[in-house]
Amino acid sequence: QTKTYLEDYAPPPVTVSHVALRFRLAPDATRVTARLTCERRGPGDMVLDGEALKTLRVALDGAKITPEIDGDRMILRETPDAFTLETEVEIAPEDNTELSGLYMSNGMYCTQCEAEGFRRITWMLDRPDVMATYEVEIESDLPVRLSNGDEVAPGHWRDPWPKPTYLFALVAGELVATSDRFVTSEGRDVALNVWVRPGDEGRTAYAMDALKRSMRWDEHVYGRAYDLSVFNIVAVDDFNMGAMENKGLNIFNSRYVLASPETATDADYANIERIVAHEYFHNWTGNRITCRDWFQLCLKEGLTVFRDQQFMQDMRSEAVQRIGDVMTLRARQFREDAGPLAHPVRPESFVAIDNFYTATVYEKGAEVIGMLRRIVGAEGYAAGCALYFERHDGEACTIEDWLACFEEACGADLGQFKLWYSQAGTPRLRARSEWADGIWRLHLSQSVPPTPGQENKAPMTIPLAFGLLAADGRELLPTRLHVMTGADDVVEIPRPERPVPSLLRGFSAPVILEDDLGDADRLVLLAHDTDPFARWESGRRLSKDRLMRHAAESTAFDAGWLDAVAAMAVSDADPAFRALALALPGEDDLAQSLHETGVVPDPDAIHATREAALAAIAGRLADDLDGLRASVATPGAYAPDAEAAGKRALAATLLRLTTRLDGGDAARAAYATADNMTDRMAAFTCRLEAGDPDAAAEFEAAWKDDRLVMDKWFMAQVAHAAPAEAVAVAERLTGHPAFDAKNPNRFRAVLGGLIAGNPAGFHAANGSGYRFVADWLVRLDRSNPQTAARMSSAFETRARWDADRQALMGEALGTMREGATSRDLREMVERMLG
Ligand code: DPP
Ligand code: ZN
Repeated sequence: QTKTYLEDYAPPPVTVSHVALRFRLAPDATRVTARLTCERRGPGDMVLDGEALKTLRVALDGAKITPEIDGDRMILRETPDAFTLETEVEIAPEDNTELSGLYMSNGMYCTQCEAEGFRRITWMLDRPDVMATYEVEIESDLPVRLSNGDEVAPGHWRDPWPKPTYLFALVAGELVATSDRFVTSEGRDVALNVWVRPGDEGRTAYAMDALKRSMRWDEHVYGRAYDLSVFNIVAVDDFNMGAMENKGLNIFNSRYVLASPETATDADYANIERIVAHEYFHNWTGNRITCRDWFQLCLKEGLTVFRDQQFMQDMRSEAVQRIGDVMTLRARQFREDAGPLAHPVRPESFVAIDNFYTATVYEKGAEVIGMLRRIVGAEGYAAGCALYFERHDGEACTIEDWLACFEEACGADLGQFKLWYSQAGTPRLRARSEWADGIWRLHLSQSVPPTPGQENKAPMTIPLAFGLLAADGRELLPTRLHVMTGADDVVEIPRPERPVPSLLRGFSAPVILEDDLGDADRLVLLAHDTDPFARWESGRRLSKDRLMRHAAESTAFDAGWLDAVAAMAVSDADPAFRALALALPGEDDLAQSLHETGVVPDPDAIHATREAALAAIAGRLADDLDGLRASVATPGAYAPDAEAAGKRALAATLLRLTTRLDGGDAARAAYATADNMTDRMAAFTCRLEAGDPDAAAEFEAAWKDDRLVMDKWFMAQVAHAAPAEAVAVAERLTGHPAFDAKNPNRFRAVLGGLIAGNPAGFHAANGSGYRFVADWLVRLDRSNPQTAARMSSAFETRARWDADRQALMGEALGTMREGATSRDLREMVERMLG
């Protein structure tokens, strides 16, 4: 397999400054005429990219030529210093099942060009460091024809802002818009449209509202205003990713646009808000300033995720948002960092760049920005960002360019900090605290475990936020930042009494903290810590210790822990916080932690442990459950705000506990009276867990015509099946008439429902889960390699398990190695086989 290396980067000898495109749309034979304005920048051949194109004509400065075409490359030798290159190609959008390039979804034409889809539309320098202005004409009978920039005539678009190919977009179809306006801080009057299929227009209001709030927020917080006369969002049913930030024409997976109280859950609403903001924020961090090459992907993604997290903290609860973001990071990125797919935030080589749209690039990339902000301070961060926007507007940049702005604006030396971009693996931070002779000392040591291709690591810059509490819960020392740079370190603070340390406040660095706090200290923090993250974390540590011991040695749950959990449940803390505090660590998290402490995890024992813990908590709280649930009821019309969502989250947690006591009676009643999808899904999944035989059919009868709701139905049945039945349920659902492997949402609902939603089912001892997933991924690989490759990371945890499971997972990987037809899936499998 051909690898691309960061160190081999070279700018193109010939660049393209303007692209004029004409599309004559037809499902089986779309004609694309391209006129590229080219300029020589240095010595060498011009090498254009093209994939699955039928080339009809090539002309240089108006004269027809027969170029050298070598597979996916067109090589032009000895071109003039300035010239136009005209090509005419034919493509077949209806046959495009990869959903990359120009394809069709329910009769509409749409595009996805990141990372390398543009070459499937026409010949071009398909690389992010070639930034050109675009002019696009779309010929078709379809009423709505959209592209990037401003519309100069019907179906005729001009984008004045130079952009790379991956931000190109085209949409054509029978669509309807919800429209609004926004006047920017610079006085620009912008038309806003959310385009959907007829019938979906009643579900666009929240996305539009989120868009306007995002635009305002970016002006206020980052000083960035929008720069075109129109901003379009289009919802598409068949989409490999969540959404795409094409200039002025964002294309979204419809599940991240469409919402109504009847069909979308609170989690859906929050995702819509976050992703609308994320894609909008890319207009400055990604589009106006883009990446020099794909190794710099985190330059736009890490930064933009950080920005969407900040936005969500401002829109909702800062504490709840931070805790949720850390949970996601641990569940997805820590797991990735611990296995064969571990790679640096800025990878150094790849076969298929599509395989690097990962939790490490996105979520760890965002943590790196957060650490930078903590180290240089809020004002330093603002100054560095301002310099970055001013200096690099219109350019394709690197991580070095980004960091240099902070070194200059803040006078910081970020040489060691930069290791966060190049060293893979989650650092371990050990902290031992000691109090003697009126001095509290914190002894710190750090290490980074070996990862593929990186055996030895240097110490990292670790910003450690901490505070001190008294045994009675008073705060003795408010949050202070200690920036650790060596392998070992000691912090000393004079204290007349022995304090309780609150460490890694706000999760100030993406590390695994191994501290020496006892239960008594954690209980003090759980009850009194002023830092909500640290408070939540101490409760989680108490729970995790119990669950790990129960799973490994069947140790009974102690009354002290159950009392602490019960006290949190009935406390006057924010309902959303209580819901998070009552959520037990997930099965995957427990398996990884057991593995790290040298215990071979048993997926069935872990599942049984969580069930036993739920039953024990339910028993302890039995007399309070109904009253508690009534106390967080949200009567009246559904509103998706954070406060109401927090109450519903707590109510759902309580209903799950009640289900352990009443066999599903309360859930059936709640299902019958639910007037929104959040409450309905909570009740539905409880009914599934209780083994209610009518639950699935009742739900299906009511929602069979709603594709997004039916995705939930597919997923929930697999995720909430008893582990011993999960594979059979998933298998049966792939035979359901509404199952369609070509639709990524539906495929992910069933397969993802097993892989992520039902770990004990996926890891069934007989290997049936592994075989089921491997066989399906091989099949999917033929039509949609990107999604197949992405889902294959199901097997990245192989080293964790017992010898039998490791062998069975190895067999499944072998099946995929033999069956893979794409370089995407093959690269993933090779990396996992090591
Ligand atoms: N759709 C992806 C994102 O916005 C790729 N840029 O992160
Ligand atoms: Zn992004």
